[in-house]
Amino acid sequence: MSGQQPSNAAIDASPFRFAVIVARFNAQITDRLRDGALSALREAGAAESNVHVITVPGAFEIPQAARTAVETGRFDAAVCLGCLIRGETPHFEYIASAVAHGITDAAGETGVPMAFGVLTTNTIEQAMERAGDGPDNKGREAASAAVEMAALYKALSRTVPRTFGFTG
Ligand code: DLZ
Repeated sequence: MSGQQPSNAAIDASPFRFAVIVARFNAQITDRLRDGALSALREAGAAESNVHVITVPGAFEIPQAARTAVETGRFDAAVCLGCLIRGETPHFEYIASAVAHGITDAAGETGVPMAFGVLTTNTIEQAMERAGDGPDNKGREAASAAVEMAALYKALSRTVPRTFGFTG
């Protein structure tokens, strides 16, 4: 079933540069998330030369790489892709929490939007369901969110702030 994602089909990704951070752990899933993300970016008009795929060992390393990548000033948004499977990960809760907080903190502190495409599932089958070829691929969804946020940040940066209060 298609998710509740509102369409952002009209947003043009061609002005933006994207870092796609992909964890190699559970690569049979994360390769599919990456492919979904790259398809979404291409369909939104992102130039291939503006999309950089950066691989990291596991989900735990995603926030570190995303932060370091955007701190170069070379990216307008990051797409963070990984897969944590509870049954195979003794410290699942710890890693999942660290990744979510790490990405949130990195986005807030760098001022560059980072989309969350890190699966946290109970089984590999559930992960597969979220990494299929269709529109529900979570890598695709994360990439669409990154496009939208890059456009939003650009629009916000152009907005003339309202002045409140009186000036002398
Ligand atoms: C160690 C580990 C485990 C047990 N499970 C996963 C997982 O399900 N998904 C994932 O992306 N990474 C896992 N890792 C690796 C950690 O994310 C990290 O790469 C290592 O602990 C090294 O810092």
